[in-house]
Amino acid sequence: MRKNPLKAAFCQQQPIINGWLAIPSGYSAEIAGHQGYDSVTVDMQHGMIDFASALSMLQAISATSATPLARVSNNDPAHIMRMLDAGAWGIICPMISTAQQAAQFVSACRYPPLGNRSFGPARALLYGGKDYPQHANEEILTLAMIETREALDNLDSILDTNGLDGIFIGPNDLSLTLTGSASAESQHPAMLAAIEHVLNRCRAHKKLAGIFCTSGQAAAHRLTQGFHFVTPANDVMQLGAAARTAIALTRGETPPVSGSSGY
Ligand code: 3PY
Ligand code: MG
Repeated sequence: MRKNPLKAAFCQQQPIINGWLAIPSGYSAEIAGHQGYDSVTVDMQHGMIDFASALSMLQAISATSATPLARVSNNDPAHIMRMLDAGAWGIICPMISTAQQAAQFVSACRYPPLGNRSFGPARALLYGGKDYPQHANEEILTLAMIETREALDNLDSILDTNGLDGIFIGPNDLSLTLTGSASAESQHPAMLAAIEHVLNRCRAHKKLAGIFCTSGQAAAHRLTQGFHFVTPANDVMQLGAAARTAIALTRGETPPVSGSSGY
């Protein structure tokens, strides 16, 4: 089976730079995949993406060196299974707040006896090879999103989940719940403390720590903090920022600085 290079990168403590796609287009997915990202995530939670678009986006990413991932819309085993069958090499699952939810998520990503994923690997066989069924349980990356107060309270038991590779902080939702306002780069003391706490617990459990960011500078800062997996904004934010910069430069003005809220 095609190996998951993200797992090796994490073992070797190499940073993983992950693209994030909200625009439902195989063409823009292909463009993103060719830019040098280690992985590219198809966002089915907040992206404008249905299953048919996600399939062509995963196909497009598969034609590049980036590893294709999906952020599913919720912790629904049937939805997770379909994204894996479509060739996602890892799943990012939003709103995991308890150990029981984390166990349900991981189980949906693993064939028996480790989990309850139903058999029918479809496109994953084409991308991964004939022995995909024998090795998928080891290669598929599972990241649980930590983005609620309850998740912080249950962090150690979530990180204890067998087969969970790591966590991915959703800083917009997390800051919304902790501070009353959604801001991916929030400097509120409660957010700074929460992020430090998640990093420390991931280190203690030897699990991958990931986070959504709104720019390359912010992502570089997160790597220096100790995160392994960072997303330097999504395609919509990058497209908007590139257009604003081009317009300002054309007018002879100073380009605006990108905002700090996601989406
Ligand atoms: C959040 O910031 O809440 C996210 O879900 C980012 O993807
Ligand atoms: Mg979120």
